[in-house]
Amino acid sequence: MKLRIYLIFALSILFCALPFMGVAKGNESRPNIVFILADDLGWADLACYGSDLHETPNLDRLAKQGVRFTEAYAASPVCTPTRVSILTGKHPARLHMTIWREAALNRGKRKLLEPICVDSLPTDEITIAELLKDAGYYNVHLGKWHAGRAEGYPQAHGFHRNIGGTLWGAPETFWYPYNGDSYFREWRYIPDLEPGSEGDYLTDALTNKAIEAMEAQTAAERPFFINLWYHSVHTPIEGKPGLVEYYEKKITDKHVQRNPHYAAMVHSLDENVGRVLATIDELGIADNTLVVFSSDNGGFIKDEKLHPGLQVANNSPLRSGKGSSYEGGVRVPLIVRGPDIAKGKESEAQVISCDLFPTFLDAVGIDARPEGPIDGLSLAAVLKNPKKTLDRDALYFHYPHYYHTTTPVSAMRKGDWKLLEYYEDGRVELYNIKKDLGEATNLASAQPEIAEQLRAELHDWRKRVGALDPEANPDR
Ligand SMILES: [Ca+2]
Repeated sequence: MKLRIYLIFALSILFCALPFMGVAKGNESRPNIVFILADDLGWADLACYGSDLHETPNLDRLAKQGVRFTEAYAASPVCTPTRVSILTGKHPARLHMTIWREAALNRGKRKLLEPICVDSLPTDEITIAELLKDAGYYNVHLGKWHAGRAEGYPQAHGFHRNIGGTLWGAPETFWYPYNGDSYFREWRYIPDLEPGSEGDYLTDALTNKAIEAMEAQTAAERPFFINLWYHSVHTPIEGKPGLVEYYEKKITDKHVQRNPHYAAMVHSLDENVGRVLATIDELGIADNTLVVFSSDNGGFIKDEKLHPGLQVANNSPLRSGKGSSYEGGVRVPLIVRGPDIAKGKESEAQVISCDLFPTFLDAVGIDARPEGPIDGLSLAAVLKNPKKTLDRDALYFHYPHYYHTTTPVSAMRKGDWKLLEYYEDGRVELYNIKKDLGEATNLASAQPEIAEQLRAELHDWRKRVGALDPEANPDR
């Protein structure tokens, strides 16, 4: 009798404990994810990507410890669409989110009326954070969100904590208390960064919070996902005075990049990435942490009317910048370091921000995927062997909107070729990117068959994903 009671007691303890043992065992082996996204950082803005001015030793070192992608693309030349492509693995054209949030419901008054877009990521979209949460991760979003109104904030999309994320695309200022209405002409703020004091710099303040979160979750022995989306190097272009002075002295007539304020912002961004990496080392979790660094679109080149004076980014050797579907608007840095990932290698694979969704899941061993199509491909095989290519036909871009660098356009990259089709006049441009990185020689007339073939494929893709088109403006 006694033995039977003992047995029942022992078995019930075992059955009660089993699920927890399962979770604990699964979690111990799951790597942490630290994803750092810069805002508007151009492809040529880091020293390891060829910057002739900016000093970025920490990101350069990260590249030496992992894989540096030379042909990585943002899914969009502007903020919100690329951000939702990362969160969902879906192309912004499929989500009908092809413009930044504030402009999504505005058709404009130009030659073409822009399509009305979705201005907040719907809660029924499955995000990377939700799948990680289901697998036992603690998810913290920090910094710029810009993926939706209040009902589409990080908390509604699988994040346990949101530090600083709002509907806005930029801070009023990078200096504490980060609020006011002088730059954007509306009163903006960044929550959750108190207590702070005069002189605090936003990029530093966000890092402080990221470090606290990593320390707390490491102490709790829980795998974590830190989604650190810095506001830097978006406008307002405000660097630390000491660094601005340093770059003012450094810039000579020979420099291609020549904005000391912007250079100071890039410098501070790199320093803060260094602080994050140092914390990962101090916590002893470097061998079990995936670190990914990228940007949401190309470098911002100024609109002379809006921003007279100094250049902001210079994306040379790429053409144009933020907003444009030329390489300067969509090609971005991408560096990945982590367990089972090659060290100090470069990959020429053509990859896009949608790929991060399945890549994160593969890297931590989560098989779950949302129902329905996603547009990203896992980079797992390329990260192990950077000489590998992806089984992918082409990359596509769709920006049926205006910006000071573009009119409505769709584009695609297939092999060495890049095709752009402008909606206003149906103009097609064709470039051989391998031979002509700066997209200087339009080969559409010289290679009409290739241009026509790619144009047909671009149209097929737009139909397949249900992309929205602009329409003729009857008043113009
Ligand atoms: Ca951006």
